[in-house]
Amino acid sequence: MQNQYVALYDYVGRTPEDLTVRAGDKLQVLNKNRVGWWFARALTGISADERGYIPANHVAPVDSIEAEPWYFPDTQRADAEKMLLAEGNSQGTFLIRQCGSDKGHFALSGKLQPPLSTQPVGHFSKLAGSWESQTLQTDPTEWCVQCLTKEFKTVKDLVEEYHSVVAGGFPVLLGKPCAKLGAPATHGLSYNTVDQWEIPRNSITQGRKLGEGNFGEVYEGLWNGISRVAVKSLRPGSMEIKDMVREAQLMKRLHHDKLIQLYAVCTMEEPVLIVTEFMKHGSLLDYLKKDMGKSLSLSDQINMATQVASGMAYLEEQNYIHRDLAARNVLVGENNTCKVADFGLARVFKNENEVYAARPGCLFPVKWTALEGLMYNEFSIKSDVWSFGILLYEIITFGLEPYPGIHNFKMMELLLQGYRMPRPPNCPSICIES
Ligand code: ACK
Repeated sequence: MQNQYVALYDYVGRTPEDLTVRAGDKLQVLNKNRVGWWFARALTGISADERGYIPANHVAPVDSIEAEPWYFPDTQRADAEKMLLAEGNSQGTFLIRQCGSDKGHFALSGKLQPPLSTQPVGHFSKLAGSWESQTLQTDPTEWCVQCLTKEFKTVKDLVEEYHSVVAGGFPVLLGKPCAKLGAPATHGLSYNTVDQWEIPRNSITQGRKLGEGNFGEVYEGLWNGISRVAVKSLRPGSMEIKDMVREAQLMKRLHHDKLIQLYAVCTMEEPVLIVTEFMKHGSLLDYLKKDMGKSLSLSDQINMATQVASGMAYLEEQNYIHRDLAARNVLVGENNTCKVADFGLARVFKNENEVYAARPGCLFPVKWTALEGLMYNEFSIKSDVWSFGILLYEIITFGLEPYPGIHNFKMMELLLQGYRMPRPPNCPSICIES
């Protein structure tokens, strides 16, 4: 049978046209015409023989490496460590991840315990091979790779035929695959909001208020009584609705794991609602301030900065400028996941003084803005890079205000004279591998 797929995560149908599946269920994909949502027939599981839509990023072809429970393609070293160190994982629990940005290189990360190792997680890297040839080579300079001299046709062979029976290279036999964290965000709320994203206001149930943002109040909400979302209620008059809709059209086509997804809008009456992905821990700024290093380590901080950088790199690829990158506009979810929010909205925002307020009552975010933005109102990907530098300062200082003790006006004068922010005291000058 052609087009057989396996569900990687549980999915509870959100509309009557959706399929409900459990991780491991087999499906036959019948139609891939809709972006992000495929029409399929369940072959096994509670929906066996039923037909409906499933999120395309929740399934993988049967027998592909993506379908393996131990394969964690977009996982960085620090994230791998966090997941492996989660409660309940015993020695030998492992995962295979892509190594850095190079799609042809893999690394094996596994849980270890004393006396076998003083490090709680071992990384066995440079398992090189492309998707086509998948010939593994090993790099003898890497930690504990010396013992591995055999070559394997596929990563699966290495894992299942070799490491499950021989502790070669890795000091113990591989045990169970590491548990996967939550499913990735779906492409829009459902198969039909991808094209039709003006949704009825009454499909949203407004929950508790999360806070006050640049453009109005933000609430937790439920769409169709099932999907948890964040709802931004725009302050009436804060922007021209037609400008907002135009900008939202652009934002809607942006899909990246490290960008908050815009799901839908309600623009037929005021207040205009913007419905987005919900993030459990709220803004990065508050998250950093609350933690102050109690549970976040330097490697967590670097990892968070890396996530923002990857979202911003995608924005650049899409020729899109954020204009207001700052810790207050990055949101945090489970396991220190960071996503960039509010991209593009600064452009359409207006208030009486024609200046953009970073927080209610506070004017232009001077300390995050590049000189050319301050002086000539010029914004580009380069000014976003400047703001990213300020964001790094916020991350490393656990949310301190940039340029401490310096007033906005004085700051501009100093910058024009060539002054740049010094390295904060707790920021190491050496480069640390992440
Ligand atoms: O730090 P917070 O709780 O996180 O307070 C701010 C407030 O709303 C105004 O921006 C929170 N917030 C904004 N967007 C979201 C979202 N998508 N998920 C969860 N919280 C959000 C933010």
